[in-house]
Amino acid sequence: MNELLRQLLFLPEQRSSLAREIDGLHYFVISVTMGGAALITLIGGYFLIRYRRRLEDTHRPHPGVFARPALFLETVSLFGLGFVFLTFWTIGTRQFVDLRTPPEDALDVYVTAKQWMWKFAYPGGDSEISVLYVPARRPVRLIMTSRDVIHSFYVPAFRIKQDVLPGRYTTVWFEAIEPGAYPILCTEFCGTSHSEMRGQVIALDPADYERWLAGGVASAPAFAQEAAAEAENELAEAEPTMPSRGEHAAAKHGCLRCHTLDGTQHVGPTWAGLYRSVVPLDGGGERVADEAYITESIMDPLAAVHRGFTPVMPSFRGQITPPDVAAIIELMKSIRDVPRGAVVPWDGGVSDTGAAAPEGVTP
Ligand code: HEC
Ligand SMILES: [Cu+2]
Repeated sequence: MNELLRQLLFLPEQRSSLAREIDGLHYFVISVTMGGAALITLIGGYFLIRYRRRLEDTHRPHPGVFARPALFLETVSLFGLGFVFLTFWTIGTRQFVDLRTPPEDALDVYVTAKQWMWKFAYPGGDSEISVLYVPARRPVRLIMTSRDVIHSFYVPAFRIKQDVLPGRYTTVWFEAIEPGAYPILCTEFCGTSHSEMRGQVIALDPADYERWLAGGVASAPAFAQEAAAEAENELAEAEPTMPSRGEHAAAKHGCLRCHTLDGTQHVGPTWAGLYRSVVPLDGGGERVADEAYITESIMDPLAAVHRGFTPVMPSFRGQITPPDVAAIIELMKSIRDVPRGAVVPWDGGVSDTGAAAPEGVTP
């Protein structure tokens, strides 16, 4: 019966200790409401025919006897409905409490959501992106938070779904009843790659889990390695390319208020054609704009000043992360063939691109 209804409703397999019960309530609610709807349709149809307007009705008064059974029917339906809803509510509340209360011996895993990936950190110190390894037949409690916007952690096979909020922790627990790989989805629209924000829960036999703990992915069973590889691919799809991440980072740090990507010179030198070009320096000499020069310019802008520009760039030392610097360099590489305009010292007013002077900059 369970199997029939599950397939009829296109539900995924039930792989957590609570999934069957939750589906039970689902089936019950659906059957009762479908049954109710069918009953009403039938009764309505019967009344339609039984009490249809006949020619002689126009001459006869309405039969008064009809009033009493109607009252009876109404009372019965009212109490019936009340009873049905109370039953739903009682079962539902019990399930809700079970779902909210993790068993004492649950294994804790910390989950950080961000656009667009899930990161899992284990108390032992290991962490994984996109793949959550858990021992089967043991309760696991997830302690979750978000680094940016609201996400929602959803594992259909476990019938769990919980919002993940920035600046706040939420928890959810489950117990996988069988080893296997179960997809994780984000069910709160969280930006461009929301639909790619996926992952896998890989439930391992306790012995396999120990082996994984000791030896990593390579010592996990084949199905787990396959699922992990798939999660890896999905992650690559969700992550924007390095240059686009660089543009994101540059915008976030305000670099684009002074630098352009299209070749026009602004407060600072354009980034178009910058990578590996020869930069003439203030006070003589020149440098090749390689990774070392670019990084130095970001951390210590006064160390070497591009001739013709007023040295107004603040240092970003300690404010920008190495991955952001790397992404910005990739962005510069991606536009190294874009032609650049001549250096016209910025006069502190509106530049020829029409861009206004950036806020807070007095050259
Ligand atoms: C307030 C304006 C301003 C901001 C904001 C700014 N820069 Fe600059 N930047 C300049 C100016 C002016 C120069 C040229 C003078 C110099 O070399 O210090 C420059 C030079 C550079 C250079 C060397 C380029 C060359 O041709 O010599 C790099 C690389 C650079 N900036 C990267 C960045 C990055 C990355 C950010 C953001 C994290 C940033 N800048 C933010 C104004 C700015
Ligand atoms: Cu999300």
